[in-house]
Amino acid sequence: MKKWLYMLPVAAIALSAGFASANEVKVSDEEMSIGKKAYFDRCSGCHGTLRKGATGPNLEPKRTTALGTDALKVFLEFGTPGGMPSFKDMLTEKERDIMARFLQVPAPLPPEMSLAEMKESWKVLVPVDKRPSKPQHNRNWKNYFGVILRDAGKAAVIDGDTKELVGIVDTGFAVHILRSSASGRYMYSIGRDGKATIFDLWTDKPTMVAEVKVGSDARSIDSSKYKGFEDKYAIIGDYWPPQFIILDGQTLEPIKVVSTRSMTYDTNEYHPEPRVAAIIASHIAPEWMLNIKETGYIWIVDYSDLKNLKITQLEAERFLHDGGWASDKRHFLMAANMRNRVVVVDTKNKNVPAIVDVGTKPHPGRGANWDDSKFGPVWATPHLGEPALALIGTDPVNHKANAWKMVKKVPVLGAGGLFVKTHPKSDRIWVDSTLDPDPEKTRSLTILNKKNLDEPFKTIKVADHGRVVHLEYNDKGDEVWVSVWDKKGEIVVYDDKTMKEKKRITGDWLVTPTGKFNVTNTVGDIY
Ligand code: DHE
Repeated sequence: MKKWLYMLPVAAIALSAGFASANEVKVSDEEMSIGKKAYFDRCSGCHGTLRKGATGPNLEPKRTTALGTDALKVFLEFGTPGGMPSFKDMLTEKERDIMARFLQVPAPLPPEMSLAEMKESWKVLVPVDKRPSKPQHNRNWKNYFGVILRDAGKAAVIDGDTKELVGIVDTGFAVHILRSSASGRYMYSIGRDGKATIFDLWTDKPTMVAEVKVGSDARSIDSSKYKGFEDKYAIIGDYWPPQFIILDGQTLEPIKVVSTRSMTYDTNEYHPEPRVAAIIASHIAPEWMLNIKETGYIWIVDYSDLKNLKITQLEAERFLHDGGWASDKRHFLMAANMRNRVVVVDTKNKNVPAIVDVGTKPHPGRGANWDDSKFGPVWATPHLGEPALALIGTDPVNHKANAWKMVKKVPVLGAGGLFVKTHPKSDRIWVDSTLDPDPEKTRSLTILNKKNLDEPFKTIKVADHGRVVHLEYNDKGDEVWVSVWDKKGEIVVYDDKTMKEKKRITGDWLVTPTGKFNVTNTVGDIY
């Protein structure tokens, strides 16, 4: 196992006997490892491994020593007006004190990871020729839901028809998302620790067939969805090391690693940590689209010839986060949430026709698409920073005047919105408000009428505990599934039309459910 390296040689020397920064902030070796773990678990997602800032501000010693231990402790205890939550319930007083000092010494630098090192962790648990050639059960696996059990380090597979638990797989630490292979037969997981797994839905119970660790921090994974490449490749975007990895789609053998370290799109300055945020797979070309968060580029990676890899780099906006396809599957929209903007990309012309101002901190997940009677096809995003859903027109052919403009902003129950969902067969739009400071709103959903967006929104209180997060439809588009994100978690299934509760799935195994991914909708990018 490699040791963490320290950015400054002098810091490395100092660390062997505890560490003191220029203004004599002392951090012992033991405190350094507590700080390192807590920072990785709680802070690096927003502030970056090197603390250069992204969704959260820069936390390098130059700035943190000017703030000082007491001010940093106050931020950790109470949060900030800029949107940082209070860490009072997540870190003890002692841990907050350690963190306040840890943040004033230079950031430890985690190790790089080469292809050879990735291969050391690579395990094929069921070789491809030992896997069934057809489903071994009579269940409607295309209506399965993969459910992340975040803090249990597992994923559950639930039968969407019967609502029964089909099986649980050990995915590893804090899985962030699941995605389907193009055939839908496999599901991939990616954990915050850079471990990826693939499980087979054709066996009686879902079976883990391969795993690999390709970094120490990651959030995104997808498959090759273009005709002729179905289930052939997978791609993983790392937060650390800043790179993406192309893998065999059935065995997860890592094939190629590409660094994202490069210059920022606007100031043309070198950035040592451009993290890969959302990845989406094209249905109309052998291409993946990657958000390169810190440099503000969107990379279009052509996977048809891995030896002569072609990457188109589009200037977009900084701190790109998440987003998804417009309904034409030719254009897609990505949020640069700290700049309050959404970047539109045309994958055919390979350019950026527009960057749209939408309000405070858009957070679309993958967004939601529908055909609006007034504006034509639209894509929508909730916001972290305001209680509103922004609609952008997405049809440059038949509704040119509305294309790539924010055509409407609809009020919703709460701010702190993370995800929105609809389905082509539904008349409703469901929105969460997971990170709203008001616990009532955190536990409730907003439901809008697609046919009349001016009609006051309806709300449902889903639970009396935890946070309510992430929505997903079933294959027919007549049910909405939502997670109650708590130690004793729940999945609540609503009838989309009547908005009545159909089923509350509970059980000891339902530990901290977050994202849910229906096979049919995930394969087809239906949202
Ligand atoms: Fe996520 C998607 C990153 C916090 C649950 N999250 C994503 C994506 C990225 C990302 C880049 C897009 C993946 C894609 O489409 O390829 N998320 C981050 C962070 O950096 C951040 C802000 C902080 C962190 O340290 O992780 C963060 N995310 C969260 C949460 O706190 C959530 C609610 C619970 C958790 O697991 O930590 C959470 N993120 C999700 C989910 C998705 C997601 C469920 C997939 C949504 C979808 O429908 O595609």
